[in-house]
Amino acid sequence: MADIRIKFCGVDFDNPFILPSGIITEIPEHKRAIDNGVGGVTLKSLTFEKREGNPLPRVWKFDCGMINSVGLRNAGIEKGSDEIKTFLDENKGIPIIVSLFATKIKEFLLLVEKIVPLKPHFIELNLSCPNVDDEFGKSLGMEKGAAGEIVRAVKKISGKVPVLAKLSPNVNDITDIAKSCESEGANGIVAINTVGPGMIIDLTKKKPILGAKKGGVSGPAILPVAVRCVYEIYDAVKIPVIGMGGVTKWQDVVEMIMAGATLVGVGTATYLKGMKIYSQLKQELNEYLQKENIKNLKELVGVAHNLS
Ligand code: RRO
Repeated sequence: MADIRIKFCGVDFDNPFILPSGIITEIPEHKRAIDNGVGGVTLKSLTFEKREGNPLPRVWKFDCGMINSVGLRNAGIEKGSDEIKTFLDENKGIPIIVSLFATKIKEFLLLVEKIVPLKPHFIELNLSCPNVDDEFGKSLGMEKGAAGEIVRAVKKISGKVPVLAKLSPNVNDITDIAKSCESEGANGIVAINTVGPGMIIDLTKKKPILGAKKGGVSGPAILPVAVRCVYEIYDAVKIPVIGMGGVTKWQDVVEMIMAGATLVGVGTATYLKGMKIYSQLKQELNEYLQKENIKNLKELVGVAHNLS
């Protein structure tokens, strides 16, 4: 057997597979991924106020993936932080990433203040939700100055909890934003959020299918965009990267790790193949490593850069 355990920002993961934020919305429900052998779990992004989310339908499958405009449906910080506390208490063996979203730095700080005492393994700053532009304008972190400012402010109060910045591919240069986050103290980068926004038209109803009309695109269609982003970020920064976006098969996992991801998010694929995908990918990754005579997964991280 090869060793697929891996360290990320000093935290031990049993395997490199992560449930990305937003695949499951209710906090207790995230346990389903743990029961199926995932290496770590990111909770649905939390906002200060409770949000009901966008009009239905919020999620739609298409031939090459999915489109969503969930609109940050979550319980808000008061109830959400209680639920997170319970979830952390009940799932001590597994790294948990608490994801936060805000439209102002001040609001990010209020969220971080409330979450840090709960001692999650990581805080993820969602700097990249594509689905609330009409309400709030572009996410704060779509621009390098603002992304860096948020990280700087958060790092002042985050204590020992490592801070990850989740970035959008829908920008001119994702490496500029990654570098700015790194220079302000981010401990890791999560790439990528969904692509787009996109739109699907319902031919029968003759109108956009999603309640919010447009939404973020995920699934196999976006894998090459995600791999390119991870590759460029790996070259641009020294902090580690969680790569995600369209990973469905073991070959995609290997590609993502070769591009530079230390951990790999598998999200939309759980809709397409069920939660059992984590145990399947673990086994297939192991078989690949054995076949290639790679004893330890970390030897594979970033190898696609060696010959270039
Ligand atoms: O809730 C959403 O609509 C959503 C979020 Br916060 C995000 O970060 N990415 C996405 O595709 N959808």
